[in-house]
Amino acid sequence: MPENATKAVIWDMDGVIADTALYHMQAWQKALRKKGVDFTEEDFQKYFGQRNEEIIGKVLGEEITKDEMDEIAIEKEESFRSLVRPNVRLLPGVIDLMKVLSKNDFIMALASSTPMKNIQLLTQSLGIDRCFQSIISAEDVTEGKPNPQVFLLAAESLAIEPGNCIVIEDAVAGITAAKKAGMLCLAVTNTHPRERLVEADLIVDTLEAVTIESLIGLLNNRLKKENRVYREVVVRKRSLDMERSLVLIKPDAMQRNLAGVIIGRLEEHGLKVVALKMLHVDKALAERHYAIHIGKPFFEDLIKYITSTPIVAVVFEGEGAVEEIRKIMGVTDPAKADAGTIRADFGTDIQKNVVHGSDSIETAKKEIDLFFTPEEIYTY
Ligand code: RTP
Ligand code: MG
Repeated sequence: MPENATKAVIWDMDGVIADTALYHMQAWQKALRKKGVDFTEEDFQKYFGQRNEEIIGKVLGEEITKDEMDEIAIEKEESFRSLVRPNVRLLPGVIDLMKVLSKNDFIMALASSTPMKNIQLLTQSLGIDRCFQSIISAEDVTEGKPNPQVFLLAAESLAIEPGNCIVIEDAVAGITAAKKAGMLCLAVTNTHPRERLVEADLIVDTLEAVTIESLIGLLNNRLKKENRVYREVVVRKRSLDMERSLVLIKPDAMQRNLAGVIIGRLEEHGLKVVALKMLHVDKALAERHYAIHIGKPFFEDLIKYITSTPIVAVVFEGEGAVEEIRKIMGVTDPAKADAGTIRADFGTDIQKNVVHGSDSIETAKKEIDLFFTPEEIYTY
């Protein structure tokens, strides 16, 4: 371990390092069929990431004895190991990311809901058993994810503060556990779609897309955020003219249930909601709002898109709100937006970029007047 190690990455195993889901499901099906239970793919999805005893308890009911439970778990794990041994492969990007992390003085732990025997089998077969300073398995904890115990133990064993740890996860329960532990979380969409992983700080479709800058950026942003909360308390008292900006949660975001997440991202940065409404923008309002783009090749499509389904309009208030919101949103084209911005995380193309934010103080005033009357805006 580097003597001055101050930051760590804690890896989940199944679904992040190796794709073992199919073999887990087949092993459960085999073990539970003997008990007369038809364990479906939906059941498997529902219990994904939980510990064996929790799954068996939920599937077979509370009456089951401890001995029976152990017997089923042992059988499931033995059959999992025999299925996985000849088939195990690393998921794309894992080795390169491990190399770059180690070059940049990150230390690494593995924290999995799986029994130690499976972890050893997988890490040894894949040749990565020496990459981790510490391994926490199902046997080390009394409660599985979403309880944060497994990650807190990993941080403790590395002697790194939870706030300086980045967890890499693919499961919803794992992300919740990481956030409860006070850690940062990078989610990879290997097992679940992006929409289910929105609690994470950064979401990627493959670990090949992760840069060391984006991970260091995650740690630095957290620090900046903490400082900002403190600064704001001081500055808000002195500041006479807070800025306001209009934010629209666009149709694609509404269709994908992202309104809360987007508003939450802005609130997290200390920006305050002072007005909010849901509305179906009509053609006239859309044309006034986007008047600056009249005549451009994308204008007609833009009007069709913004009037396609209801949206949420919000007025945010804060020091430097206009510029701050543009930064948190990212640039217009999600493909070019910085990692960790709203548009990079959720936007799908240059038009379906999930959010609008006023681009200057003057525009903000005009746009707010279009969507809200003065009585609908609150000062508190
Ligand atoms: P917004 O006004 O929505 O906050 O976005 P913005 O300032 O980042 O971008 P702007 O240039 O004002 O464009 C307004 C919206 O029009 C759509 N657009 N499509 N080339 C294209 O197809 C294109 N360019 C822009 C986007 O929905 C953009 O947000
Ligand atoms: Mg604009």
